[in-house]
Amino acid sequence: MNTTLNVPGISCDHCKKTIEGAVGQLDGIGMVEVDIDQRTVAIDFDDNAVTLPEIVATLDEAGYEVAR
Ligand SMILES: [Cu+2]
Repeated sequence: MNTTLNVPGISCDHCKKTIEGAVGQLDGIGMVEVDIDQRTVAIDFDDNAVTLPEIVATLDEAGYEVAR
């Protein structure tokens, strides 16, 4: 499954590294890529191994709120 989340708090390369590191550590993540200009996080994941709410919670814990 694949999704793109809007995360308005993304501002720099540090954010990119933090988010890609945090989400990348979850089970079932195939790809995670932050676009700093668009302030988006593109994620490819196995929804048998990890759920979207778990990904959103991980972003939240890292200090990045997902816009609804
Ligand atoms: Cu930053």
